[in-house]
Amino acid sequence: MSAPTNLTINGARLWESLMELAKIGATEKGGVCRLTLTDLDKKARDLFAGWCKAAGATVSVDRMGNVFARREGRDPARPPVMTGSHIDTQPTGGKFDGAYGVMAGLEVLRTLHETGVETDAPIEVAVWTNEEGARFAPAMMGSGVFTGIFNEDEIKAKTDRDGVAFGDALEKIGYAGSLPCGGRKVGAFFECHIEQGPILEAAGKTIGVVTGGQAQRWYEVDLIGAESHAGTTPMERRRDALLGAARIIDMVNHIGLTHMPLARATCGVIESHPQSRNTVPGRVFLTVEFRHPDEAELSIMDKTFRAQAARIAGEIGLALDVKEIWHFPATPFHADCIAAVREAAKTRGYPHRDIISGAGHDALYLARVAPTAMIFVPCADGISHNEIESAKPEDLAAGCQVLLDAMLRRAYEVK
Ligand code: HGY
Ligand code: MN
Ligand code: MN
Repeated sequence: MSAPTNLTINGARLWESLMELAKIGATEKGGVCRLTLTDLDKKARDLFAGWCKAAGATVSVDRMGNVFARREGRDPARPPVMTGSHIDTQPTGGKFDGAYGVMAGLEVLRTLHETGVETDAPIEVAVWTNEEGARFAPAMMGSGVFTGIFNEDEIKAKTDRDGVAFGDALEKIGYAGSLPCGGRKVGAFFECHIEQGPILEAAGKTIGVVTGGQAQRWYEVDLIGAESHAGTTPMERRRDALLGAARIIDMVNHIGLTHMPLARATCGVIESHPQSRNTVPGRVFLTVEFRHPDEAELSIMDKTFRAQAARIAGEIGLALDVKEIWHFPATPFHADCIAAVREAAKTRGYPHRDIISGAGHDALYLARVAPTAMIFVPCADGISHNEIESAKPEDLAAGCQVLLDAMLRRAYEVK
């Protein structure tokens, strides 16, 4: 039996669900702040689960709090064709990062439910816990444990900057499920996401056929100097940790500029101690991350960063600790799934082009265990991780239509 090709998703319903979900954690500037494992995250999960049940799916939760909405197929023995994304956001997040992929999956369930189409393989929609890594680092914890990259106990022991452990926060919102996390076959995985960059919009393309994701390295840096009196300590006798951090931040940016146009270099978090205007800072915590599609370039950036940070700390008389907390390798997607996305875009007549993902996504971990690809749609001015993040309803609908077509195609191929 071959996949039906005439099913049409309901773009207005997709938009309405996105706007409804965006109310949970809505900010004054029109964005969303819904940090992972908070009550707002719980509310969003509950809303998603209720909608999926209303669309005829069964809902289960695994030990990492990953939520799976499942629609049975003709052959329950076949591994599911899965889609999904995340509903946790950045502190200054937008309405679409992550939420779009989850709502697009829900729209696929709703479309199949109302048309009564029965697929050969089961269909599943996943909400992966803590994709962003904003509250608990590293990122992509739920999909990382599901695919065997991270150890569950180690991840559950990770704490946020207030000392709250991931496992305790998961228990507190009632999403510490009983299902083992991972260890089961996935026939294929597709993820819809806004591009979060300017390429598709600039090229006038509706669909990005994502061929893979770039490499990343995340670090936590501690600089230890000595607190001292701002009025009495001569300049040459200071061991000013914040001065060291300032020079490191500028050096990190310089490394990014030196490896342009593809490199990315960011210092996102800085905590200075004791935060008193008339005490020379004695201790600073800093986060650093580098990204590049080419692992060899990223390795050069890593080496330069470590050598330069040691030089800066030495010049000021600071103790330096650089911990690399995450190395995410450059990851290609699966040719068959990329082809399914490209074919669907072509058949529907959507302008499309191949693209590499600059951002990390759960799909890049699922690619370790299942044939996987992603579908990007443009976002305004390529802006994301910002409350003004926006996307056009017609582009979001087009991406969702491609998702349905690509999943259906694979749901009849996967054995
Ligand atoms: O950081 C990332 O690339 C993703 O948006 N969490
Ligand atoms: Mn995302
Ligand atoms: Mn994000």
